[in-house]
Amino acid sequence: MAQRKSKKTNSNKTDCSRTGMTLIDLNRCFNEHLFYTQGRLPLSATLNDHYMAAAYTVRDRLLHRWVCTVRDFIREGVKVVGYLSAEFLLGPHLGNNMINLDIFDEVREASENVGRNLDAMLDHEEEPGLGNGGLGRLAACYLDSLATLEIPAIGYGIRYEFGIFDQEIRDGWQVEKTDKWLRLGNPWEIPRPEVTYEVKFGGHTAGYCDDGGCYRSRWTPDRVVRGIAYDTPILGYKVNTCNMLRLWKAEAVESFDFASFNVGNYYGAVHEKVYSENISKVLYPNDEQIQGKQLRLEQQYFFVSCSLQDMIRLHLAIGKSLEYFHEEFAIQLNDTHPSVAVAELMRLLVDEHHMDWDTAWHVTRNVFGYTNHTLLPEALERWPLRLFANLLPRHLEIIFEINRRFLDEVRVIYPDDEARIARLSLIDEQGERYVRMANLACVGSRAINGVAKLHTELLKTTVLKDFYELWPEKFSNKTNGVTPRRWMVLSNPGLTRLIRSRIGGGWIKKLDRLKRLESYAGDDAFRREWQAVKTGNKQALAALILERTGISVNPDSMFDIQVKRIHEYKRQHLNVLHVVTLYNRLRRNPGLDMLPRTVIFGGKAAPSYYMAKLIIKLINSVADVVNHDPAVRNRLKVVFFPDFNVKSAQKIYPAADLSEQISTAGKEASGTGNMKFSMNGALTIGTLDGANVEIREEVGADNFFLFGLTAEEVARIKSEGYDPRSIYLSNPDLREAIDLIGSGFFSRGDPDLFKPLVDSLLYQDEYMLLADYQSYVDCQDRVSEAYRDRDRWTRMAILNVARMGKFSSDRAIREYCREIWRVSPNTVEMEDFGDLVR
Ligand code: 8GP
Repeated sequence: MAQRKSKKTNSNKTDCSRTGMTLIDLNRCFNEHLFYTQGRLPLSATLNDHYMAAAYTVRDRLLHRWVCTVRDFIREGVKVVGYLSAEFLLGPHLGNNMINLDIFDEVREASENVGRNLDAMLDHEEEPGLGNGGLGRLAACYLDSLATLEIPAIGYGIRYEFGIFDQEIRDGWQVEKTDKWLRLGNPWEIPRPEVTYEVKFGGHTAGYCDDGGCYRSRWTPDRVVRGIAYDTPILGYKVNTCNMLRLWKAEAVESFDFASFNVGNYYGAVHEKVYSENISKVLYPNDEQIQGKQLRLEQQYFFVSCSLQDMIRLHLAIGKSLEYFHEEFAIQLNDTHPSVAVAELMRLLVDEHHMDWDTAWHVTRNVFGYTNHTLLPEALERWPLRLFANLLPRHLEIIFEINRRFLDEVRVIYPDDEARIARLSLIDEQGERYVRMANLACVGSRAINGVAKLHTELLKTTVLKDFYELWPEKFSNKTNGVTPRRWMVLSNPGLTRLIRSRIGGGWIKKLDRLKRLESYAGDDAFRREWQAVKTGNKQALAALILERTGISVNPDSMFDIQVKRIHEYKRQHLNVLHVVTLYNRLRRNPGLDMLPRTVIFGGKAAPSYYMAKLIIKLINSVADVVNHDPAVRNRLKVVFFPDFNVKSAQKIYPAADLSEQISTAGKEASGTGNMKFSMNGALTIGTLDGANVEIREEVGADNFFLFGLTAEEVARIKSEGYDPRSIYLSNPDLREAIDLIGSGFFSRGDPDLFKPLVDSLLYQDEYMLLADYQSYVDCQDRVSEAYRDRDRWTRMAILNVARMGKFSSDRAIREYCREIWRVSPNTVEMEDFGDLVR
């Protein structure tokens, strides 16, 4: 490692020379990779060869920065953030890295020089879909912001061989296809076969006295798996900081095969290998719903153990003692999925590094932070004690010991409050016993946060109430944010160009500067240009919709879009009720002067979530009827966009006029799609839920279409006894819409198909669609009215964008850095290749 700083490249230059390269250099590198890496001559190169050559050319630039960043990790001894997440929903890398390196136009030119269109290459890239939805995508935005803010950080997760399934729609139903994202290779990752750790499972523990007479526990596992590191560079925007995402792949530990092999059990030996590799095989496709499968716990423990062992190795490598581990690392638990880390760090410190319990607990409690992402009771993780004991016997002992000490403390504060003690306990003892992962995360963390103001307040008064009362000082709110690099600059080049033309490009790193756009809201010429950008984006989406679904939509109609996971609490079916209501109006009055709308849905349903899949079928069935009814005359179109993912999201958000954020108040922790829509100039129709509340605060009540019950009202009505049927009976439009669905009108005369959905609305309506129906429809009528005045609408859209500064993930990460992690930026300076390797 070079210990000298020498010639620096200028990190502020915004042209190609920021990379220290001319266009000629880029062309040369591109051709060299085509030749030496892909083994192709330009004439015989395929699209994939060209893509790979472009990716490697860009990656080389990243690696130079990465090497310099790592040099600083070691040399400067800076505090590092370890972001533990079972999901990272990254999206394609090439375009994003080109933006962050600031060489987009140059690579476009270089690729055209070899006769390839850059867009075709960008399109060709298979995205790493290593996440389900909001939580995984947030982790990806946070990695981007950490690097952009020059914070030394490592993301740790699992290198799933198969990410989130690809969704196909057949006969209106969702069909899941395996996501073979690694099929053509992955130019962005660097395997580190020498960075491996062993992870133990099962077996038993036994007590013994160590040399110093201390009682200790020895764990003899019955299975050992090896984790191998695969690193992906994560570059910040126009900085030299290049952090890494380290994902673990599971492999068999060879020595374990020998026993079987020697007695001729070849099959047994190979079985062991297959069994071990299973751990990182596939992402569980459940969003906000636990499945309780042993393999899932194996995945969690596997990546947590590898990651902690890795951080400990890095810490020891710079010559520090483990007593100071929490001063060198801040580890964030992205929901409870990695929360077994609390027990694992204790095990590593006490059992493997022979630290005394109290010191180990001090380190542990000061290193972790825990972010909660959902209030839904079905998403609160707990593991049956028996399963946990079989898989992680030593961890269960440790959890019991943590619990014993913790409850002793609680008893001092709340003597005789047995009910409270039972609620706080790490073990749920009502009926079958469970380990409560949220309680473990709370007890083992220094800081606990929710992801929007309302969500944090609800955490304090509901699911984590007892912990809040015990340790109010641990709680804070960190409203989510999204990265404007991917979600504006990359996704919406037209808007970016327009904004740049008026206020320059400073907003890309300091999103608050978008405020300067406010004064252009009243400028006619600017508004016309704004509308032209939106129309262009809508035309592009219309073309994509035609290609993917065969449905032709009119870019002059209002694009009313709801894209997100399909879940009853997100209420896609409330949106459907509105569509059916509009359709009924047209049927009743064929001459109606109705604002033309294209209602677009997209999102995946968990494969085992029957109601969600039925909602997809309903959307497609309604679409089929409405789109083919000549009486509608193109005033209403319905589209289900298949396989919604990061890549298609980049084309969808910029084309939206209206953003549907219509969850039952109190159910959506934050939402981040709401932010992406608004940043791209869509207006929101939404409830006072999650971050909608803050978006409305920022953009102003006049520029937001609000409807529905508040979280408080929802809770009150529920507690008083909610009767959806009486609403159904008293509202003729609602009744007509529900009856039409129930009659079999949309299901080729089959009244049974949608009966489960209709019945659940009429007899339970857990998410109170019926209670919000009229308010929603009225609000939609106001939306249509507003859209007719295109100038007024555009003014509102401009103000939405201008006031979105708060929702940059840079702001969120700054808050985490200051209030939770206590880390500061480290400016990485470039050193020439020659000096670095000398
Ligand atoms: C989501 C929340 O539903 C969403 O409101 C929030 O914006 C996002 O997290 C980021 O904070 N929660 C999840 O995606 C979630 O709980 N997923 C886990 C089951 C995988």
